[in-house]
This record gives sequence, structure tokens and C-alpha cells, in this order.
Amino acid sequence: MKKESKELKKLISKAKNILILTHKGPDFDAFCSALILLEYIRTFYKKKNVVFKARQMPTQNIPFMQDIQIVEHLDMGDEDLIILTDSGNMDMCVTHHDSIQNSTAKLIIIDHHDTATEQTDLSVNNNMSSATEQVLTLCMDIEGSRYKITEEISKLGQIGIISDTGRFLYENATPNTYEMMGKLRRVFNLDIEDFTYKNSKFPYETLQPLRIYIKNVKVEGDMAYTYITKKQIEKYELTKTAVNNAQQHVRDRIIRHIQGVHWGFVVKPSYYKENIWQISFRGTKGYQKVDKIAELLGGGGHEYSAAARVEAVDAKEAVSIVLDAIKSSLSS
Ligand SMILES: [Mn+2]
Repeated sequence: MKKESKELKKLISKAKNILILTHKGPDFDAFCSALILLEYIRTFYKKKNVVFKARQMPTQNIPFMQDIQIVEHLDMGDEDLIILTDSGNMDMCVTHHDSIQNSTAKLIIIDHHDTATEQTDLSVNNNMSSATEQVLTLCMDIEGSRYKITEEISKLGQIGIISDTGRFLYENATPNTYEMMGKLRRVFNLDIEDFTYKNSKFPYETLQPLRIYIKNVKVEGDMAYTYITKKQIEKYELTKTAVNNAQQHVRDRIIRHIQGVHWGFVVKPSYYKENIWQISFRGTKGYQKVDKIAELLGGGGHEYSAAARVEAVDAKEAVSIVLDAIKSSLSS
């Protein structure tokens, strides 16, 4: 058993009340890694109280989702151990309305992002494809053959891995990831095409902000960016969901797909705090490493996919802050 597995086992054994959290705006890797961990602790540590709290449900049915405790705020309770999955620090999980960040409980971080994590009692990050792969690897390392992949775990595992590897398109999928997928698929053959198709659906109201995002696209050299202003959001009465969906679409399918463009960023309001803008960067192999720029802005991520938040009165100011960071990153 690896040292970090032993350490994890020790910390779980010592705890009474365990709280699992994941990052804000959770994706499927966030939900799946947290639920696999929840089920692991429930199964192997029957006397522990363990809860997984989140602010929202996944957008598709996944096993054990009924066990997610939906809360408006993450407040301190009787937990003596907090485990974060798919997040490098508490900041990624909380807002200023929460109080859990002041907790004195022990803290474990299970992540797979490159970004440095905060000081914790245990941090596990083997730079795997996904937090899901990391959690499964830990469970299997600790329990060996006692760890049984049930149909539910198989589904969660596959969903987490295919989401974060883009169905094995990204470099983060290693031979170990494929092997893990093999183990999972021997138990249940998830319809991956059906899952990703349903996942790529968007509501009709997405089209208006999408039009705006496309209209606002600026190309500078081999970089492109776009944004949506407060005024545009007000004028067209755009909802948070519509803006978020449109931002995802431009970010993943348009910005670096324009001929001659290899990288870029998309700006949207954060919705968690007034005057905070979410900047999402996307890059291509052999071109700008976008995590370096995101780090300059206090964010982080991977070489080809990174994010940061900036404070600005409007999108245009946010854009100019990012452009300045890009300039200083390129000249350093
Ligand atoms: Mn992830």
C-alpha cells in the first residue's frame, strides 16, 4: 500500500463525522469522484457519519445522486474531517457566504490538477486523468481485492473518466486510465455515446447569448477571445444558465477552432460575487501554455485548459486585465 493510501486510511479511521466537498459548479468528475468516495466510506467504515454536500444536482441521472445533500450554504457542523475531491483548495469549493472554510477539522485534498494546493493534513495528487481515477486508485490500493466494483461504481467511474478525458481525447489519459476503464467496463458497459450526446444538449435560450458571444469575438494574431457585457445580459434578460451554456459552447467548440487561431479565452460573469468575472482559457498543443497566464491572474489549470477570476466593473475591463497579463506572460 502506498504511503498516501495508508495516511488516508488512518485519517478516515480516526474521524467520526466526515464531510465530502467538491468544487463549485461541479462537473461530472467532481460528482463522480465525491460519490465514489462517499460509497467507499459508507461501505468500509460503517460506523462513520459521512455526507457529501453540494449546491446542485448533476444534469443527468447518476448512481447515488439521491444521497447528495443539497445545501444553499456550506456551514460548519460537527465534521472532524473534510475531504475535497477534484479541487486544489477550499477556495474552489466555497463562497463568502459559507463558513466551512473556518473549520478546524482535518483537511484532505484529492485532486488531479497541476495547480499547487494549500497546506493540508493530506494531499493526494498523482496527476491522473481525473479525480475519479484518483479516488478509485486509492480505494483499490487500500482494500485490494476487498474493493468490489459494483454496477453503480462502474457507471460513476466511467462517467467521471470519460468526462475529464473528453472520451480519451486528451493527453491526461494514461495506460493506467485505460486499464481502469477496462476494469470498470467489465462490470457494466456504459453507453458512452448516449451519455455524451445527452450531455452536449443545451436549452433553446442558450442561442441568444451564443449569438452575442460570437458577435463579440476578437482575433489577435493566433489568439481569439470573447466576452459578454452586463448591458447585453440586461438588455436581452439572459439567465445565468443560458450565459453559462453559451460560454461553454464558445469555449469548447469555437474559440480555438477558428482557422489561424490556436488559443484564447472567454469571459463571463462569475455569478458568485458582484464584479467578479470568470476567465476560461483554451490552448492547443505546441502553442501558448494557458496555465501560465491563468496563474498570473491567481488561477490555474492545465497546459491547454485553465481558468482564473478577475475583479472588474464590466467585461471590457476584465478583458483588458487579461490582455495585460497575457502581454506580461509573453514578454517574460
Ligand atoms: Mn476533474
